[in-house]
Amino acid sequence: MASENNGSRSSADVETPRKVALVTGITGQDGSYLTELLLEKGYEVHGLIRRSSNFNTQRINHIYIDPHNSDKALMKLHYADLSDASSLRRWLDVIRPDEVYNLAAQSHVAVSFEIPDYTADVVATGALRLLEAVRSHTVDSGRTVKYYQAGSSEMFGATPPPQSETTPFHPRSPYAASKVAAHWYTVNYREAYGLFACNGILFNHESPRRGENFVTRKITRALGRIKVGLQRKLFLGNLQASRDWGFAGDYVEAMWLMLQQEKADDYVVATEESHTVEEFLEVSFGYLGLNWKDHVEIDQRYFRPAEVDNLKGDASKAKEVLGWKPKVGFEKLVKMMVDEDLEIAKREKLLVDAGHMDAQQQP
Ligand code: NDP
Ligand code: GDR
Repeated sequence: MASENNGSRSSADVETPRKVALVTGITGQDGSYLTELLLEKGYEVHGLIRRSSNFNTQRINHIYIDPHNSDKALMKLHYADLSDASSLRRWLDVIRPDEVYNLAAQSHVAVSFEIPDYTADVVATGALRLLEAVRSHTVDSGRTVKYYQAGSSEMFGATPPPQSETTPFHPRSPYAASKVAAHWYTVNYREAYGLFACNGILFNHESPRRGENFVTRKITRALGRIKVGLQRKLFLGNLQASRDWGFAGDYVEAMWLMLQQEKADDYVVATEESHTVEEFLEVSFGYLGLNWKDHVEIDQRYFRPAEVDNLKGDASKAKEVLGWKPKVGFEKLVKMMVDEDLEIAKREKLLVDAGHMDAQQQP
């Protein structure tokens, strides 16, 4: 990889050397959108993926070019894990990135109550391992590397809205507490070592690529299947929780903008509008001419030991300093997700009718 990387800075590119980015969590929702953005901007993108017994690259397959078949492959994948410090340092030395985006996480809040140690190890200590790898790499190489930390509105937890960069944190889950630790590790590396390290404090952002066990996608996947007759019921937990939901494609642009500033800083990224889960149901089911009350049942298993009731961001700083603003609003986001999942459900229905697939349970 090192030699391929050096090759991308050949004499033809001397005047405008290609920037190199390292992305952890590249196989996740945000990793896929960020990689598309960086490739569009002419970056070479290196993604760290973890070993899985199943392929976990579905979200980036459409932009993958096999390095054996083409010298145009500008996205490269390497095995590593946020729980393995040696792999992080090794890939930094080999790839020599200009920018590091730390998006990897056990990112499901409810699951973090089930696997708290693992969540803390990956989300909190994983960020520390990566920061330390970046720091020691910059000391040994004399290079400058910019670092982005994927912070979360979950860190505000019980503190009432609107939430901005100056709002106190009150985390309500092992996931959120781990993100608070990662936030402060990032601030500390900036203050102690002068590292160019930014925290993006991103409110919920969704897309047709959202994991199927987060509430928005769980709803739109089920809705598509209900519409084509593959499913009748949808089991959910707390419908009164309110979230500031934006579009992931807009939010990765804010991540990139943070690393293009003169000075490293922390930014809230949000739409500044909040809607309950029930409102999401109203808009999505209404869009397909259905009444959610005919299909949704409450199941206690989806309630959390501690809930975050109301998140609504104040993104004034990102607007002023980064010149960022969201392009996709709530209704457009809901419709985008419903449209996409209705198409998936129609394809599933064809397979079920032809006997090639069982009608599966909801995720
Ligand atoms: P996803 O859950 O879709 O993706 C998480 C990524 O992290 C996946 O690529 C996953 O790999 C990878 N990963 C998990 N564990 C490890 C590990 N031990 N070592 C290396 N990689 C690992 O999350 P999103 O894309 O939605 O979110 C990106 C980041 O932003 C996360 O840190 C999340 O906590 C944070 N965030 C997300 C928000 C949102 O609304 N989406 C809001 C605020 C913050 P695999 O594919 O193999 O599972
Ligand atoms: P969240 O997202 O916890 O905000 O974390 P999620 O979609 O899981 O929950 C949002 C709200 O919906 C309620 N809810 C349900 N949630 C799920 N997953 N499944 C259900 O059946 C269900 N029923 C009701 C939840 O109680 C909650 O109030 C997301 C993740 O992407 C984090 O990584 C990120 O940091 C935050 O957003 C910002």
